[in-house]
Amino acid sequence: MKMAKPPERKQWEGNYSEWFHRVLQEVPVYDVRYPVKGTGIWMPFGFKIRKGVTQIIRDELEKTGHEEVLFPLLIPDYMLGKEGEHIKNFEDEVYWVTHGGKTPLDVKLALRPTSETAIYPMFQLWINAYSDLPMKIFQIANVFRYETKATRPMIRVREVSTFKEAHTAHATREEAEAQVNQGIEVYSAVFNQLKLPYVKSRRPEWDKFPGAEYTIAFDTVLPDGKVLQIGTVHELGQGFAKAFDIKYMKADGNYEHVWQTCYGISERAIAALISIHGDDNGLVLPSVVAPIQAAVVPIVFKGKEEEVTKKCHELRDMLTTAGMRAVVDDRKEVTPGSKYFTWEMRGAPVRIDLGPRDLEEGTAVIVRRDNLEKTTVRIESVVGEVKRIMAELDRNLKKRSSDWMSARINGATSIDEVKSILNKQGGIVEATWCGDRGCGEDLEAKVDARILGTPYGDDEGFSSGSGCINCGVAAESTIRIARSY
Ligand code: 5CA
Ligand code: ZN
Repeated sequence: MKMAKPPERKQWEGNYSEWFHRVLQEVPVYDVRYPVKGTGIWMPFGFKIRKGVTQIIRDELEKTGHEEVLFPLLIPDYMLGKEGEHIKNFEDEVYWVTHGGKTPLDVKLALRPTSETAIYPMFQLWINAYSDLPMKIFQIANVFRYETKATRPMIRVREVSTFKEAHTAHATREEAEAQVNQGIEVYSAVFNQLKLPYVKSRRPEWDKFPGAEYTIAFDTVLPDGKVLQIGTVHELGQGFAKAFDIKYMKADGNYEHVWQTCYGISERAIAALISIHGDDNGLVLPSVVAPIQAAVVPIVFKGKEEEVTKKCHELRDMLTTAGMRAVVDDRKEVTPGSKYFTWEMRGAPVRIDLGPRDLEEGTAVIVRRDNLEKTTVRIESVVGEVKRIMAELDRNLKKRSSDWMSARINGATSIDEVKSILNKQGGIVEATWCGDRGCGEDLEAKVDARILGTPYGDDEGFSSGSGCINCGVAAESTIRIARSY
């Protein structure tokens, strides 16, 4: 027996920001009431989601030969300032430690805004010979940025508490380029597991990471139509290697500076996970990161409580034995209705209801979170059915989110068309552009949006075949334009 009752998804149509705050608070995932702007607290359930996501990131990085390390939080000012472009861009965002107690420090210490300038002086000590290369490390740590744009929980914070940064060094430019592609593959694999849709763009020259040769960014579209950058991969060339004198001896006895890459991802990816899959009943989580995959709810009436509850515990044990994360919600004095509310809010992929009638008939009811479809199954087949239904939910999250985003990537052939699409539904607009910075900045001002860059890799881009959308000169390259966070 199946009954469909799709949940409403009002959050997709204008109330998103409020919805996001409410879900973070009600689950709870993340408490924003800490009295330092741009910080927040990972609450127990949110922490479990975070742990699931960081585990996926760790696994993908370790599978591809990256090793985890942990560097100090403090960076001496003379180290932070070594690479010119880098410091120029970060100096307005750095928090400084200037005193130990009442004593002024001889050397000011920065709270890392990212860790190139902490890690590369150590690369200089560790890398001497060709055999020391490639070096591929990562850390998951907090970084601090005094963001001046409006802060938003998890999306733009001043203490980025879940900053995964990978740093690599290579013997040649070709190897560094290949590493950029591996970084992109790692992130693609992470986002695919989270069922998150994305596009990859090569950022324009003026928007690349400070100190990098070029930047490839992953962007997604949030329910309000605004674009969110959820990860970046940077080709650093030899700029940092020269600033920090990181060299290795080649076969001929000469020294060469290494070629470097770095790539980062943060709790923004978790904000995207929550925002893109969720609905008006709360979180909807892919099974891989759902802290509880199956919640068993006893429907008890006076008289049968004990038998029903016992069967529910048996069900839970069947599921956990099969490797699933399952619980029985046997809270007393709480109605089944509020238990449904709890597990929908927490995004458990399935709920299993069992009452006295089911007990007599040897059945249970499985309720699937994404569409609230109910399926009555024999108790002995619950494990297999839960697995099957979770796999269907995962497939649907992938499809529904990528269909939704695809509908928000559109081509345009005039400035007016760009504006009208962005005003109507946001998302990403693709157009043909000449590549000139002045023209690009003029275009950005006219449409009140940002140029995300050109499609990267196997991403296909729209082409009008008729000159730059802004200045009209003959042009080949496709750009993406969006209003973004
Ligand atoms: N060192 C490089 C690579 S590790 C770096 O710092 N790159 S970054 O500045 O682009 O940051 C990496 C990712 O962190 C960004 O793509 C973005 O998704 C996320 N991020 C950056 N700033 C913040 C912030 N203030 N709050 C939340 N996430 C952020
Ligand atoms: Zn132009």
